[in-house]
Amino acid sequence: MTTKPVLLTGASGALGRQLTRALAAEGLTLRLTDIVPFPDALPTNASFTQADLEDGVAILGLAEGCGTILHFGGVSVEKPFETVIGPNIRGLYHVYEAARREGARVIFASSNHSIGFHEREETLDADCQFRPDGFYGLSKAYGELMGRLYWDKHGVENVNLRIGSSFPEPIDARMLATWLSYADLCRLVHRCTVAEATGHAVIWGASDNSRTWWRKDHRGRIGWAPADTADVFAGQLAGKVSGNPVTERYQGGGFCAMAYSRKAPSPADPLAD
Ligand code: 15L
Repeated sequence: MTTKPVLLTGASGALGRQLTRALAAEGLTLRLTDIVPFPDALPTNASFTQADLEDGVAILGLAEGCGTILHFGGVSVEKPFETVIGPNIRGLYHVYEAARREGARVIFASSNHSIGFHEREETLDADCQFRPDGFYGLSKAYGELMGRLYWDKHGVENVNLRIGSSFPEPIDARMLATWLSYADLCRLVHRCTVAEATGHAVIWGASDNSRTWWRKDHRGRIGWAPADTADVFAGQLAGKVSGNPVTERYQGGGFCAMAYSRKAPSPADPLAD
């Protein structure tokens, strides 16, 4: 898989830039793309093409000859339905069609927001029910199901990374459970790229955080274990909470509280779930 070029969508985003640096250093040949220009100096083994995920012809052309597509492009936060649907649904379809044509593996930047309405008291395995916390999370659940479909029907391998919070450092109490260090992210994506076989896999994208809400997944297939932990930030962040009961109740945090209009369910309510 690794001798063929690797296509990275969303290359100009925060995670795309980290991946570009790390994967180029691993010696992979990178084809980078984004709707906005690439802001950094290009590594020698990388090229960049500005393109819109909604342009299917462009995506097919970019994927030609690639063995892996790292799909990190699209809308990455909660937005109105009409804003999300083009990049995250139609664009995703273009990526999967390109992968089918090239026989490439897809590594998909999914998100904890696909399961965000699970309560923080729950510990989830990767085969838990989708409980998206907005249109963005819904598009990520759709993306994971797209992977399910393309594996079952066409044998397109895909790894769905249910990323928690990938930032330089955790910034609040919630991220003591959800943080994924940049270094752990880069090692994870590298392992996904070079692994012998993946099938359709789902992996929690979080560092080794003792406050985690997430348990079993398919990381054994790719041979990855996180090396970092948010625990070292606990002293400064444990009390850093929002004060919003919806935000603090659910795993998706503030995304759950955005435009929330349900009468808050009481835990005693048999239909609360
Ligand atoms: C995500 O999916 C977002 O892309 C990121 O900006 C954070 O909000 C993260 O989830 C999170 O849940 O912390």
